[in-house]
Formats: sequence, structure tokens, C-alpha cells
Amino acid sequence: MQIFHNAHHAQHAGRQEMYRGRLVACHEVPQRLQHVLDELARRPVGHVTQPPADLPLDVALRQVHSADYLAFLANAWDDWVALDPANAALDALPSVWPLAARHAFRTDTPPLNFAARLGQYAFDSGTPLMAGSWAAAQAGAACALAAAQAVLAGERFAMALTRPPGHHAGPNYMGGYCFINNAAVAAQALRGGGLPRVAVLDIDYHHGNGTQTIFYERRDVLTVSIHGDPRTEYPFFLGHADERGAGPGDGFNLNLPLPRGSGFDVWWATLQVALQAVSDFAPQALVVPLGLDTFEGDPISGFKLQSAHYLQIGQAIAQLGLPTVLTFEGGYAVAEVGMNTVNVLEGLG
Ligand code: SP5
Ligand code: ZN
Repeated sequence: MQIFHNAHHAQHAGRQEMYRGRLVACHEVPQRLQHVLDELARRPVGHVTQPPADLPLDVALRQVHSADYLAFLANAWDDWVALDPANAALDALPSVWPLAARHAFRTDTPPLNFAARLGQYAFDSGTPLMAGSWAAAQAGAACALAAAQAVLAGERFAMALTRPPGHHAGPNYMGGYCFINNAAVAAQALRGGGLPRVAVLDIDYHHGNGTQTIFYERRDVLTVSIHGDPRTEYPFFLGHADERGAGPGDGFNLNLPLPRGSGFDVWWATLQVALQAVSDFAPQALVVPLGLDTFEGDPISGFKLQSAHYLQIGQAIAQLGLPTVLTFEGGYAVAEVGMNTVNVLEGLG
């Protein structure tokens, strides 16, 4: 398999995220990806390479994100520093939002103040943005696009091994450590390559809210997600079982929330439901937003999967028999994330 590695990922290295009234050390750190590369050096289950330099990246980004959001990201760091030169030493984090309440706040009058615009384009204060975030996110999207192109060219499996992750990023917002939705870029590129139906099977601990929203009214991209129940788990405001898609996309979104504390037995049984839904859709390709934060040792999550289970997960994905793009999403047990990721890839066979 081809593994497209984002050589620019470490330009995005947040210092702190807001959590319950405190700034705490970021969980989404560059060492995560380095551990996967180290494990791949020990167990070479694929060919680690870089995306080509001449990909049509801007077009691919505009197909899943709004032009105003992309312009916001491209200028965000400069605007943050222009707000106050002292900001150059700080990560940007939002602290004010246009709450969606009836007659309360407008979002059709974009504020000029950058701190306010940051709030308009971000849904949490856990996603620091710094000087290199845009470069890192763009290079990551290039990995996703390259992985899709590899699969279109006949590769059975390809992976975008990149951070920051992507599956929480929506059409016009960042959050959940995500800026550009790499899985959506890959799925859209597979569609653009002429495949009539593409399925997304999101197995990160957290609901893939951004991917769901991007494809919510479409029937050409099925979105399926297994995740911690949003009644207690992040991102809280999306990911319930009754969200089935809308308009032409009605019936083409499937959420399979599980209680915090769930172990492998219930997760595995739920995976069978997800795999059946993918099979019933009869797609020509699959995208798997691969989060390793379902691991029992994850510091911010609540499932109890063990390292050996990731081999089985890889095998089950392979048994679908579909050309498959994987994107690297969550997984914050840093010392184990390399082993768990490569276990999935080894399981693919
Ligand atoms: C891609 C992905 O997995 N994003 C997850 C974003 C979760 N953000 C909220 C995390 C809450 C952090 N809790 C800190 C616990 C400190 N002990
Ligand atoms: Zn996650």
C-alpha cells in the first residue's frame, strides 16, 4: 500500500487547549505521527512516500469547504498577529461565538475584528491555530488527494498519514483539532475520478461531525460512524442515531453511537452493522477516517479496545473487498498509537 506522509505536519504544534476552565497541554501533538513512522520503519507494511507537488489542491479544497472559510484559514495567522503584535508569541484560540439561538446573533454580518471572526469559524476552544497550521493542513489535504488518486490508479489501499486530523472540520468551520476535512477531500476526489458511489466508515472514538455535515444532503456518498454517544461524549451536538441524512441524502447517513465504557465485543458487533450498511450501498470505493482513540489507554476517550483488536479491524475492512483510502484521525495514547495504527494496516493484508 502507498502511505502518503505529511512532511510539514510538525509546523502545526499547539501548546494548549481550553478544557473546563483551564488551558491544558495539547493532546494532538507531532510525536503522534512520528510514532507511526517509527513503527512503519520497524514493520514496513507499506511504501512511505510524499504526495506529488503538482496536485490540483485548491480545486479539491473548494469542493468540500467554502471559499470564505478557506480565505479565513489562509490569512488567519497574519490577521491574528495584526490584531496585536504580541499575539505572535501565542496560539490563536477563540473565546466568543455567535450562539445559534432564535433572534439572538447574526452570522450574515461577518465582524471585522479577528477574534470575533475566529469564533465564527471555530466551534470549540480546543483547536489552537498557529503560524504553520495552514501550511500543515494544506499539505495534509494533499496527502488525502494523493491517496485518492493512488486508489483511482489501481492501488487497493492508500493512506493519508497526516496531522492535524480532519473529520471534525465542516464546510465552513474548524474544531476538534481539525481544519481541513481530509476524509471528505478523499471521498470527493474518488467521486470526481468517476466512481458513482463512495462510502465513508469513520471509526474514530468521536463522531465525524464535519464529514457527516459535508455529505448530509447527498446520496452519492454514504457516511457511517461508530462513536461515543454524543449525549456524554465530544462533539456533543451531533452524532445521534436519528440523524439519517436530509433531502436527496435521506437514508445515506448512519450513526452508531455506543456508551462510554464500551468494550471490544459490543464495538465489534456494531462494526458488523456498519460493514453491512457499507456493503448494501454497493460503493466502488471506501474512505476510513481511522482514529486510534478507541484504545483502552486513550487519555481523552472511553472505549476499551486493545492493541491486538486493531489487526482484526484491518482484516474486517479488507474483507469488504473495496479500494480503500485511510486518513489518520485521533489517537492520543502517544506511545501506543504507532503500534495500533500499523496493526490496522497489517490486518489489511
Ligand atoms: C480528531 C479527534 O479525535 N478530535 C477530538 C477532539 C476532542 N476535543 C475535546 C477533548 C477534551 C479533552 N479532555 C482533556 C482531559 C484532560 N484530563
Ligand atoms: Zn477522536
